[in-house]
Amino acid sequence: MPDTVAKPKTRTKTKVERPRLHKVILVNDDYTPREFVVTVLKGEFRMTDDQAYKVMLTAHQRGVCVVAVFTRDVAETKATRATDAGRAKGYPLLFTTEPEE
Ligand code: TYC
Repeated sequence: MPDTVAKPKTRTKTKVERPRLHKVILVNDDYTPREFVVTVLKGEFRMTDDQAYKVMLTAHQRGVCVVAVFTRDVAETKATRATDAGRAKGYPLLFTTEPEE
C-alpha cells in the first residue's frame, strides 16, 4: 500500500446554462378595440389595469410593445392563447414571441 494518495489534479466544472428567455410581443392593428386588448393583457398576463393600458397604448403608438419575458414554452403558450382570444371575437389581435439576445 502506498503511503501517499495522489489527489486528482483536474477539476470538473459543471456549466449550467440558464434557459434563454423569450419575449412576448404585442402587435398593433387597426381593428381590435383598445378595451379588448386591455382585457386580454389583464387576463393572460396578470397585469393591473394601469400596466395593461400602458402596454396597449405603447403598441398602439409605436407598432409593437414587449409584454413580458418567459421561458420559451410559457411565452409561446401565452402568445397563442392571447391571439386566440382575439380570433374568437373575430379580431386580428396578434401576439408573437422572439428570443432575448
Ligand atoms: N389600434 C387599435 C385601435 O385603435 C388598438 C390596439 C392597440 C390594437 C394595441 C392592437 O396591439 C394593439 N382600436
